[in-house]
Amino acid sequence: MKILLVYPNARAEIIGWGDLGAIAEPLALEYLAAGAKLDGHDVRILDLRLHRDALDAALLDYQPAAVGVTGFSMHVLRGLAICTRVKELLPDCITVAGGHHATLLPEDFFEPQIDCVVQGEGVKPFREILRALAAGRTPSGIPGVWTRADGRFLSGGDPYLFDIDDMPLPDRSLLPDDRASYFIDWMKPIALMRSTVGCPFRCSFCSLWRIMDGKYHIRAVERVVTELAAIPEECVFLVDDEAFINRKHMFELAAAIKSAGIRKRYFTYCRIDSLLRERELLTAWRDVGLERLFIGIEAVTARDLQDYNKRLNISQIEEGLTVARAMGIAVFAGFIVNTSFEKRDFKQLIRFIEHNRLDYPSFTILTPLPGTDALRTFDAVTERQPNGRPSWELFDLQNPVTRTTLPRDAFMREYRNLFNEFIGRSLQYREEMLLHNPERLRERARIASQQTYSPVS
Ligand code: B12
Repeated sequence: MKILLVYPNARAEIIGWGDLGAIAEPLALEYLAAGAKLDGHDVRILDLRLHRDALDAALLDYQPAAVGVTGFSMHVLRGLAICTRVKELLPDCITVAGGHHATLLPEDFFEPQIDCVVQGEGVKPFREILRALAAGRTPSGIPGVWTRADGRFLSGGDPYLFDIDDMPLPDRSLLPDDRASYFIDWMKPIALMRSTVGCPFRCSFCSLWRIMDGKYHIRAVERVVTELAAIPEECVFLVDDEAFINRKHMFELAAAIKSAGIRKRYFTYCRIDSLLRERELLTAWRDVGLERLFIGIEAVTARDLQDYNKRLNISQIEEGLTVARAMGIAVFAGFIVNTSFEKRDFKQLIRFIEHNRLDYPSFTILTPLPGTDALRTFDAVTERQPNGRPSWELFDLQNPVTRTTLPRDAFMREYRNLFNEFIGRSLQYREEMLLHNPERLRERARIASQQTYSPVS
């Protein structure tokens, strides 16, 4: 059968890491494609972030029997619109929705233009859906799959247990012309890869630990290295929810990468406490190519850190930032702007960033994401669709979707000002990093090591 997998585009005006700030390879779709190809299906991927107007042509030229759409919460309505268009142009084509949002709130896809909704890991259930379709059966009774029957959606039962080593290697051959366009900041072209999934922490704003039921899954080192060795790009974003949790795995992986002679530039997530605890491990990773860490600092007050259940204090954060700098590892510092922020809170955040001389701060607005306690009910959500469901297109973490203490306009002015405040510095840093000058990073480390820090609060 012919299968088209679609990555939706977002609203154009997102700031931060919107479609303008970063577009990375559609790893989920490459996994699904690899699975479907094992059963002999013909698969194409359409990345609408790069080809915004290409949907109709792709459908009409290729005439797929099934279309799969992925997406985060901000893509829900776009995903539904894509499937409406599929049914308009190809009424017999089967539509399947999956991804983060479908996993946590499948009911948002219980609409007439959708045939199946997949919760959780998608490769196995997607293969089963396709097998059923190829055999002329209705794809019902499949674990993790909701299927429309007589206008109602019926569950096929709980998803399969997640087994990180029971997945095919993602098929990176399907987008030969797009690969050069994938980037995150200066890292271009960039590939995505994972070596672990899950997180042992329980931050209140995050849903990832819930998706994995609180478990931490580790991939076999040989499989990671085999995949890595076949990745053509020099830059690699390890999409692990929190990479440096299992010391043994990460030491072994670094050693295996080294002995395989693989030379890449890595970017990945790291908590401050992992950084402080695992300096030796981080050094080993820096030596095999770790260039940049995404550090979710989130908050600069003890109260917010506690509210978020971050389990860190300000002095640890400041020490961690110093350590990263001294190691010569670039830091993407992520901050959550709480909707309770008043002008003085914005000022305090700016002071913190300046005090710690962060080169590349970035900001998101506290958003009650699906899967978090904050979204158990939709009561707090102020931005709703006419049907009462949240306005998912605003769940890009760049819009307040709950009440703000400041008037909304004033809040947004202050919020945009944060980006403006640091844009010059960030751009200059990006330019420097674009030159990929390790010497310059070492120089920064040398200067940092000569400076003394005193906590800001
Ligand atoms: C890589 C990544 C990015 C990349 C882009 C992703 C890409 N492919 O291009 C970058 C860095 C650009 C990015 C940006 C943003 N991201 Co992001 N990102 C991730 C991250 C770390 C990994 C995603 C990934 O590739 N996972 C690996 C794949 C294999 O897993 P998967 O996507 O879950 O797919 C599996 C299943 O879900 C299922 N499945 C998925 N799709 C489908 C489709 C079908 C048909 C089927 C059957 C099954 C299926 O099967 C797959 C294989 O097992 C996740 C966190 C995480 N650990 O997942 C956040 C995450 C997805 N991002 C998130 C957010 C919010 C954003 C931003 C809005 C943040 C911002 N404003 O700064 C932007 C939006 C940018 C944009 N326009 O898309 C949230 C989404 C939460 C939500 N409910 O919406 C997440 C979950 C992180 C979080 N904070 O909780 N992100």
